[in-house]
Amino acid sequence: MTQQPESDPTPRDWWPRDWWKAAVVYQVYPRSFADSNGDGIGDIAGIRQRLDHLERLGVDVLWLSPVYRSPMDDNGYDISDYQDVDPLFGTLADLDGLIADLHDRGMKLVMDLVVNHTSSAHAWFQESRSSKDDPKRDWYWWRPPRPGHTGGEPGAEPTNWGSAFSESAWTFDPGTGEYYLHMFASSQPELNWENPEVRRAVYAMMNWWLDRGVDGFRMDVINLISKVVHDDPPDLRDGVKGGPDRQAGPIDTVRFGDPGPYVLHGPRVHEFLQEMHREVFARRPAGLLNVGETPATTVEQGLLYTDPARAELDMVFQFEHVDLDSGPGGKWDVVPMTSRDLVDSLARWQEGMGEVGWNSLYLGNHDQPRCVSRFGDDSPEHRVRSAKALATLLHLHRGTPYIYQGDELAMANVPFRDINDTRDIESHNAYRAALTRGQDPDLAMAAIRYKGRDNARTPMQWDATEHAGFTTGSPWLEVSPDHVTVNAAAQVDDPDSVFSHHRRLIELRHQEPVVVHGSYTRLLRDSEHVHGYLRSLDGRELLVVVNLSGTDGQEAGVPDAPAWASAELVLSNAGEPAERDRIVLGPWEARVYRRG
Ligand code: TEU
Ligand code: CA
Repeated sequence: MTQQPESDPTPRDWWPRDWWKAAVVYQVYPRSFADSNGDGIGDIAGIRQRLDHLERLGVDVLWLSPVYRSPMDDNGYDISDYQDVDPLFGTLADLDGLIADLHDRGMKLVMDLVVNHTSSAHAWFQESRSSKDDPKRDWYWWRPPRPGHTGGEPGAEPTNWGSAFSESAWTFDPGTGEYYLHMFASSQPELNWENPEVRRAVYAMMNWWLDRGVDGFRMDVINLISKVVHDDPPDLRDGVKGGPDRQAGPIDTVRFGDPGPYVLHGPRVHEFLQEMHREVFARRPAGLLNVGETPATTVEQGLLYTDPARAELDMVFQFEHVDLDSGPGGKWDVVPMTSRDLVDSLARWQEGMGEVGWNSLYLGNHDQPRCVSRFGDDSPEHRVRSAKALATLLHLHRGTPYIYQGDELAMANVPFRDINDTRDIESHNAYRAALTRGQDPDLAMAAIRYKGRDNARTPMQWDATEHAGFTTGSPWLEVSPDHVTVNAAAQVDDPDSVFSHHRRLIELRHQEPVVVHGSYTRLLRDSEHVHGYLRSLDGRELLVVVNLSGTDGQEAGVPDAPAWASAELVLSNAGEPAERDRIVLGPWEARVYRRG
């Protein structure tokens, strides 16, 4: 990020405690970003070699998905040692080097904090499963088989809960004759946050990383840490199967009970987050960022988590807009959604958070399919314009934007031929479960092609060479065939590229306080394809209008349109408009006007 002249305030100059309101975050999925040693797997040295890309883009923060020691069952979201780097990704010294490189460039590093669960290979769990009397037994959720059932037998699970990875949420441990709980893979046992020793160990580990120079955390499924434990009768209860009022999200409630009411937003979640804030963040100077990943969260709950007066989280990743195409059968029950559904959801959170809470703004990450394919149009005709239209819509909302690696290049979903082309445990479990249910393999594969997480995990496309410049070896996951045209080398010097459009959006946030602190007013609420909103601050106004369809001649009938049509056009993805007395948008066209 080039040093701005003194006269032009940059975020760093006025980074109060809520500096992150003016920042843009770039997410790196280390396995797929850049490989420095030819083993086909991305690593920290590779990231350090590619920091110019982030600096040219203009982002302020790098969110690094997990690089800790891990058996990699869930690509690092299964941690066996929180205070060491997995040799696959490098060493602690490499990470120190990355922290120093970023700080030298005026950027920050946010680490992924995965403390709802550990890996079953973690020493804590090894001790806990060693015997019922082990001092760490209560660091996890152990329960005897369901009364009247033999451990290990179908139906003997303590409750009928399903996991997010299409299996029972319980695994039997013959060694101690009991079951342990896991909301994800069986190699990701849930930590028992009811136990103060567990919480102390987590806070000590967080402080260790912050003392090392890390600038904050993205907290994995942090709204799952408090479970509902009933007193009378004691223990955990079965979940509801099927039915309309199931909680949204990945759980297949056709086969399993819905654990949502018992594991999401539990009775002590806010107490734990406030304690964490006191023990870790409150004692430190401004300049840190903590964002919580909170599936199945309502606006009301989002306010509780992000209201600064409550000292819990700076912002959350809520899932409402990334669950719009999930039907009653869960994530893999793909249902159609419209651009109106998307904009309605974004508007609900803008209006819901108001001036109190704060939104994270994202359309993609390592768990979601590519946003240009899902919300835009990745056909050759519309890919570039729709990617720019989506970025314009997202970045100028009130909140902190997140760019997932490759979305700044409009990387798209991948035409996986069959399940063997994929690597993700979630997809593999879902595919197996679908076939067990007798589903047509082609249909199951179609859902994975549309929603599978590997769409976001194919190697970063740096150039048009064989493996897109990602590795000199053979990549752990095939590079997408479209890398010959869609790659960074083709875009970073092209003023009309999707990359350059993102750079201008980030510049606008850095230079326009109205983008950071301005109020939000929804416009065109009843329009099907054309969407718009106003940002205003101290008489300064920005009008954002986008046509999220391939249909031409879409008029944006905003109030005062003739005046706006002749106002200053600060950004467009379709060049100078012909008309200056009304706003008529072409396919996937986006415009940003400014006045005041
Ligand atoms: O994701 C949690 C989560 O909600 C996802 O599992 C999501 O529901 C699903 O993938 C959407 O399809 C976090 C991490 O981001 C994810 O990568 C991990 O697999 C998961 O937690 C377990 O750590
Ligand atoms: Ca490597």
